[in-house]
Order: sequence, then C-alpha cells, then structure tokens
Amino acid sequence: MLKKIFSGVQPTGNLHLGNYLGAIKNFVSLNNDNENKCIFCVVDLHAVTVSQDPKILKNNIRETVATFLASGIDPKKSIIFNQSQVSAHSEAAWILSCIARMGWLNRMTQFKEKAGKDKEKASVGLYSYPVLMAADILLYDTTHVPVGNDQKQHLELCRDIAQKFNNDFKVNDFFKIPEPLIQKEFSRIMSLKDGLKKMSKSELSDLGRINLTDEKDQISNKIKKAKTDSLPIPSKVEELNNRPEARNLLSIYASLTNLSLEKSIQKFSGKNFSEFKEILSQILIEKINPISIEIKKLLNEKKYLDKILLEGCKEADSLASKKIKKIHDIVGF
Ligand code: AQP
Repeated sequence: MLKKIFSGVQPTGNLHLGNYLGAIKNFVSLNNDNENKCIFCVVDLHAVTVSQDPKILKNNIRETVATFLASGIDPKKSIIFNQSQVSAHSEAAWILSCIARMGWLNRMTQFKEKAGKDKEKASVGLYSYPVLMAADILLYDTTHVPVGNDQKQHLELCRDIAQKFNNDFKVNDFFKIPEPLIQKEFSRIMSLKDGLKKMSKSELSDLGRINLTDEKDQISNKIKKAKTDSLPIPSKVEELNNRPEARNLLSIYASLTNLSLEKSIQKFSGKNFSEFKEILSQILIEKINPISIEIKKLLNEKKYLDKILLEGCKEADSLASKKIKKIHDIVGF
C-alpha cells in the first residue's frame, strides 16, 4: 500500500545530531522506498512562533533545504517546500483551531516547556502551534508522520482534531487519521551537557549539541567535554538506568552504527569513557563530516536551493488547494 509521508523541520538554525538521528535519517530511508510518497516541509510558519531575524530566517530556510539534500533526500522523489508559500496551511489552521478544544491544547507539554515561567508573554502562535501542525499533516491525506519522540503528543492531538472534524461534519474518513513513525530506540537524543534535557537548537551552550555543520575538531572537542560519570561502561542495558549521560552517548553510538543498545554496550563493557569517546568521535566525524561539507557547498548554490523550493511549492500547492476547497464546501463557505 502506498504510504503518504509528511514531516517538517523548523528553519531555526543549528540543525543538530538530534534532528538528524531522530528525524532526518528516517526521512532518507522513507524517501528511498518507492512505496512511499514523501513530503518534507521547511516549517517557517512554525519558526516565527518565537522572534526571528528576517535575514537570518531566509538563510536558515535555505540551510534546512541544504541539510535535507546533503543528508540524502532526493528532490526528484520527494516534495521539498516551505510552508509559508502554500497559503492553505494558514487557512486550514484557522478552521481547525475552531475544531480543537482549549482543554486539549492546555495539556501540551512542549508549550509549557518552551513558554517557561512567563506564559503570559509567550506568543499566541506558540500556544496554537500544534493546530498548525495538524493542518500541515491533514492537508495532504498523510498516512504516516516520521517524528522524534518529542512530537508524539502533538501527533495525538492531530488525530483528535481529524476525528472531531470528521464526526462534527459527518464526513467519515475525510481526514485520514495519521500514524506516527517514531523509532523504537534513540528517538530522543539528549544534550551532551545534561542527559535529562533533549538536545536542542535553542540550548544556550553550543557544547550541548553536535551541529550538522560542525568541523571535525569541534565534534571531537564536544565529545571530549561531554558529561559522563566515573564508572566504566556496564555490561547490561538495565545498568544504565540511573546514568542518563552514559546512556545517551552509547545510544548515539548505537544509532550511528545501526546496532542495538545492548550490542553496543557489550562491545565496550568494562572500558572507560575516555577510550569510548575517541571511537565515538571518529564515527561521528565519518557520518557527519560529509554532510557538513555538502551543506556548506550547497549554501553557495542559492539559486539551486530556491529552485527546489519553488518547484516543491508548486506541487504542494496543487495538492493542498484541492483539499482546502473541499474543506470550504464541508464547512459551508
Ligand atoms: N533531541 C532530539 N532527539 C530526537 N529527535 C529530535 N528532534 C528534535 N530534537 C530532537 C526531531 O527533529 C524534528 C525537527 O524538529 P524541529 O526543528 O521541528 O523542532 P524541535 O523539535 O523544536 O527541535 P529543537 O532542536 O528542540 O528546537 P528548539 O530548541 O527550538 O526547541 C522533529 O521530528 C523532532 O521530533
């Protein structure tokens, strides 16, 4: 059965190893499977839920496209576009925001984390972000959404919105109910400085993340400085239970080498972290450096990147405008 895949990445700079292992690596294998029709979106409307410098945002949009291409997504097989250029996204988001309930949005943990203590000063957009995400997904009759574990709750909300719309307007099956595609293991890569916080673009210290554009020496330096504990590498996964930083580094190794966590631990059991970190650095450099070189090369080809976006936007717009017309009809506009 043909799978319709949709996923997005925010052009907020500093794309990192968490974005790669949690999402983009998965996009590449889905793109390579001819059974799938994939749409990968640079979600610039989501990016402006927090303040952005317009010039930097423009560059970050191109850098996100460059990262998709450098990681192995083929624009001939998949649609790559930026959300702001297909107006149906904003329009559908408004209609769906009249379907979603305040109580549902109040439960979203990402808003609580991102808004922090001063919720009153957060933008309305940051609060209603998951509704726009639902619009993104539902406009394309998406069947599967590859995301990191942090997006699981938003996807559940998207399913609730789709179901309520179908029920309210008695249009059974109009919106497809999408399934999440979340990797069983390593779906949440943690900060190198704090094994309890996810690796993120907005972490103030750059030492907490491996950026996909980091040079070789930056990668080794960050791994050298990554937080660990004084114990050697254990022999069983359960022994990592209260050792979040140790678990994170071993998970990164396992994900990069496509080994299970258990096999990775067995390989290094009894060794100390300084020895393991050297091997991890080498593997990271082997995987990340070619992507980094390609991103930098593509960033000099602005016209090429813009052309990919323009073509992707045309294709996405032709699909989304048909769906929004049907939504208008159903709603009674
Ligand atoms: N640490 C992570 N581990 C695994 N997956 C992750 N993703 C993000 N961080 C991790 C996944 O990457 C995809 C794109 O994410 P995004 O750019 O839309 O935004 P985000 O999740 O808000 O990313 P950040 O880095 O955490 O940004 P900030 O710091 O701005 O909050 C998604 O599929 C996400 O799950």
